[in-house]
Amino acid sequence: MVALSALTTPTTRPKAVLVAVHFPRVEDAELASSLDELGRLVTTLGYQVVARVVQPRAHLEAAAVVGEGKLQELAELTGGTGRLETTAPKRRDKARLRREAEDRDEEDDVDDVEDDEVASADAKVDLVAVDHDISPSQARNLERATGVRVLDRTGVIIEIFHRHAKSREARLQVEIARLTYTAPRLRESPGGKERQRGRGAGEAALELDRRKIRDRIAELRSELEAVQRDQDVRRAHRRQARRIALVGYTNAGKSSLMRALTASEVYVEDKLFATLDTTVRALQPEAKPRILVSDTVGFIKKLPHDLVASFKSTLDEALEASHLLHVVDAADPSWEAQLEVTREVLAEIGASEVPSTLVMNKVDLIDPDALERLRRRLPDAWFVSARDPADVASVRQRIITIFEEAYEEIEVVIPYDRQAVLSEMHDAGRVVEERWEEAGVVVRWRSEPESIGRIRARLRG
Ligand SMILES: Nc1nc2c(ncn2[C@@H]2O[C@H](COP(=O)(O)OP(=O)(O)OP(=O)(O)O)[C@@H](O)[C@H]2O)c(=O)[nH]1
Ligand SMILES: [Mg+2]
Repeated sequence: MVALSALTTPTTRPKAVLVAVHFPRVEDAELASSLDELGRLVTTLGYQVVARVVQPRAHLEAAAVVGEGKLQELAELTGGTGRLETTAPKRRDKARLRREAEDRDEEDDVDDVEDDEVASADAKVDLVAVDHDISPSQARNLERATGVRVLDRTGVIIEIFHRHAKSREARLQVEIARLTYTAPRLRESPGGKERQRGRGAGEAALELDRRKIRDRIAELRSELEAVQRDQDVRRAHRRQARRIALVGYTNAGKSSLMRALTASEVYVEDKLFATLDTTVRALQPEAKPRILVSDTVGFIKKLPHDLVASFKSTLDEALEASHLLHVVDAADPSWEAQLEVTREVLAEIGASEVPSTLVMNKVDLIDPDALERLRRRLPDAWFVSARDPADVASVRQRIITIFEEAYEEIEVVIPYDRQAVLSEMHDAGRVVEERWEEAGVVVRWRSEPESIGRIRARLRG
């Protein structure tokens, strides 16, 4: 496993250890890229990744994901006891724990990866992030053994969404996903000890907490519906406009393209899930007629199902687009897997029907030969760098062309007392030619069939 560069930079950020089980049929590269991504997720949460602990196994250990020996190794990193029992020793005697671990039967560790890199036994770790979905009891056991907070992939993703969501709608959606995730894990809450005094009383208290959570979720859902009704009204106003949505895997460069295409200041960062809300801006310099571009939340593999469902409405905006630009980080070695994940999620939320174009971004980072091979493989894709103004200008032109292909051309006479219609035509299509004649202005005009129908009706009325 590759050493992480974070190891060398002194920083006050809290530290995290990544944990994964290497299943027999998973390629080394696949495991490494999954851990890299988990590392980036954890970094997005503000942690510094100091070590990875990987154990080859056929399945997740039912008790605590990894076997006893590995658990001990992990506990040494975190300063925990390495034990699953609740009663922790009064003082942590690391040396004693280490001796015990050595004596223990380490059978399940025989083919351990030799080079799990370990920062330093003294690095105080604050978080254990597991690259698999784990059960509440596995999380609880891991927390007991390590003495620190444990999050699985879903937990990490929900936490990021929770911190970054800005609009009311996104916040409500994340809160629902978070409570749904938390409810079955309630036992581990700090109040747990009191509850254990009397089993009956404890169960009842837990049930009460769960009921409160269910009620809260119901409340949030109805609030969300109200917000969405509001949004629908606003969307209906925009529906006339031509719409492009930028979709794709997180970090592909959607927001960068959005900024460049709309001369706006949307948030761009080299973090996963930099964008959690859909933003809509007009193409700049403005196209005639106006074209709107929406930037959307990025996808990620193993996106928790709850979040797919709850973010569907954040993406609804995009789904109403007439065309999707599917942005891919062409310089990422796992771009194909990322492309596949995005396609799957799009299918899941019902967007497969929307016409789409593949935009292979970040070509500035690819060597010319590899780029040439990619171009041959994907003859219909657009190859661009969001950092190159000439590429951005050509994307803008191609977007306009997408819409213009559906346009028809008409020639109409606008009487001089109907000039309002003429200004509407300037907004809703492209005026190719205007001639001032006796009966009025003769206009050659290109627009969509519906707009043409609407203008004709206005002129008759
Ligand atoms: N070299 C290079 N870097 C790029 C290019 N496009 C984007 N980036 C960088 O890639 C990182 C991610 O860009 P964003 O635009 O935030 O990506 P995003 O798809 O909006 O990501 P999420 O909002 O997390 O889904 C940033 O550091 C950008 O500066 C490009 O064409 N070339
Ligand atoms: Mg973004």
